[in-house]
Amino acid sequence: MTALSNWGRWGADDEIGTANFVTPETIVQAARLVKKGQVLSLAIPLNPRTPTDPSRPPMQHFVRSARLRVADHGWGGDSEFADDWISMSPQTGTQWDGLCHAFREGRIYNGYDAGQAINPHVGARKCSIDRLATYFVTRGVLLDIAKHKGLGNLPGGFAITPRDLEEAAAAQGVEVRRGDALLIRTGWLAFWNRATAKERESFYDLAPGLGMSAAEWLHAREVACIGVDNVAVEVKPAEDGKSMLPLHPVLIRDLGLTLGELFWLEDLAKACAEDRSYEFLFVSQPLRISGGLGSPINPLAIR
Ligand code: UVW
Repeated sequence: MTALSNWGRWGADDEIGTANFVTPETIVQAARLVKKGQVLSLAIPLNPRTPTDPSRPPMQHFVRSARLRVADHGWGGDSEFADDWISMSPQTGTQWDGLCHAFREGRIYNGYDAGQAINPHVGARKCSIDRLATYFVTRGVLLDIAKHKGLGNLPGGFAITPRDLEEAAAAQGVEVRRGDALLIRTGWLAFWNRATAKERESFYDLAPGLGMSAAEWLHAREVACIGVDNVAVEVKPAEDGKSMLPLHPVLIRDLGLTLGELFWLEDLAKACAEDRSYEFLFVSQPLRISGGLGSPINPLAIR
């Protein structure tokens, strides 16, 4: 896997990795894909029940109603305001994993020293999520692997290979190009929605997702980012039966590829199948969290 690397490709000071594949021309062409004025949200609802990795506490949401007396406003009543605040890991629900989120051998993307780049007080000094504030606006492509296999959802532990990606693209009549946001549907989130309590116990440990061999394919296609409807983009358990998230460091650290997790792709998959068109304008910016390692997002597919 060491052969797969984008370190230095966009300069020694680069902090955005494969987002560099999105050019002004890519954006202009992607905007031309809007034909119907249809906007689909690819996010799942964010609330205390939203799935998050068990290493993170669930989101907490507090609401406060504040009464404000306005003596002479002339309408004969008090004005009232409500506001709220939340406590959560930014990597809850539909999210971008920043390029500082996964590392190995003390190095993050582009070779930055992890010890210096990630500070417990100020967050990431390199490759923080806010560096991607104007990304990603680009062409989106959906590959519906579950549909291609004739299944409502791929089974837990199913490792998606380059062949699966190629075959789905050919069947759908779509080509994956440089600078694309590649969305991959496994059907796993929809399965989770209808799962029994027993089945939900294994939601985080068992999932279909990308196998290791997909890394080389993604590198060759030069996609800007990927979004998958599972917890961790990659298959769980790992193909070797023992590693923990082995694809994360290859994609995030070596390629500088921003990963999107827990994408809601059901509505988009239906719309694309009806129109037999699997390309659209994709828009999904992270919050500008200074030094953030990831961000919740509400990705949009605009058709
Ligand atoms: C972990 O970091 C454990 O998971 P993920 O990147 O999938 O959110």
